[in-house]
Amino acid sequence: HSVLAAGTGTGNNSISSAHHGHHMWPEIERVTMEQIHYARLSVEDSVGVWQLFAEEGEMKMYRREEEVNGMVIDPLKACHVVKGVTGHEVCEYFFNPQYRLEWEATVETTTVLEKIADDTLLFLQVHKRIWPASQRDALFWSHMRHVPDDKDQDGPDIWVVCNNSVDIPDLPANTGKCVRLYLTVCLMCQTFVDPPKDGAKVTRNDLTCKITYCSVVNPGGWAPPAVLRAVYKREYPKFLKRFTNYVIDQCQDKPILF
Ligand code: 18C
Repeated sequence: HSVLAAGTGTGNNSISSAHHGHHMWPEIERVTMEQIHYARLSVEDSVGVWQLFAEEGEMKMYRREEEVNGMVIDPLKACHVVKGVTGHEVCEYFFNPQYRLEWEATVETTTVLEKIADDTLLFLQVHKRIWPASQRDALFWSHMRHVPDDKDQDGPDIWVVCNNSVDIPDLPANTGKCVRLYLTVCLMCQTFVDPPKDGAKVTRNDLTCKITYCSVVNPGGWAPPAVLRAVYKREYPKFLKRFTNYVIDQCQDKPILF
C-alpha cells in the first residue's frame, strides 16, 4: 500500500481556498512568504553572518550566536543535498504527523489540535525533558506549500513546510509542568532531475534534492546557555541526518511523487 496515498493532498495548487476564512490565515501567509525569502538567501553571500559549526558529507550547518534577555536563541541555517527523493516527498514526511515520532528524537507527544486545511495543521507538542531544565512544549501551526517555478528566480520550483508558534488564549502557556518554547522553522526543498538518456523513464537514481532548513527556537524561559548550546550542537545534525535517511528509506520502493 502506498504510504503517500494517505498524505495531505496538497496537489499542485499553491493555495487552496479552504484557508481563506480562517483567522490565522493572513499570518500563515505572511510568515511563510517571509521564511521562503529568508531560506533562499545564500549563506556564501552573507559573509561574516553565518558561522559553520557542523559539516558531514554534503550537510553543512551554520549558526549565528544571539541572545535576548540572557536566553540563547541562535538562528540556524542548514544546507543538505540528498539523492533519490523529491522535495515533495521530503516535505510530506516532515509535515504529516503520522510519521513524526519515527524521525523526531526530541518529541515525547504530538497532537493535532485543529486541521485548518489539508495542508495546514495546528500542533501541540511536548518535548523530551533535558535535565536540569524544565520540560518544554510548543504550540504551532504547520503549513506545507508548493511554490511553482518563478522565471525571476534560479532553480526549479519549491516545496516548503513552515512551522510557527502561535498564542491561543484558550491554551495559555506555562500553566502545567511545561515551559512553552517558541519556534520558527522552515524546511525548503528543490528537486533536480538528471535527464535520463534516450528518453528513458526517470528513476530515483536521477533525482537530487537540495534542502535548506532554517530554525529559530526561543526556549521561552531561562535555561543554562552552555547546556542549551550543547544540545543544539548535538541535536540539529542528528535531526537532519536521521530525518533525511528516514525519507530515503521510506521512499526507496515507492513510485516517485513529483
Ligand atoms: O523542525 C524539527 N521538528 C519539527 C517537528 O517536530 C518542529 C519542531 C521544532 C522544535 C525545536 C525545538 C526542540 C527543543 C527540544 C528540547 C528537548 C530536546 C531533547 C533532546 C533529547 C533527546 O519544527 C526538527 C527539530 C530538531 C530540533 C533540534 C534541537 C534544537 C534545540 C534548540 C534548543 C531548544 C531549547 C529548549 C530548552 C531546553 C533546555 C536546555
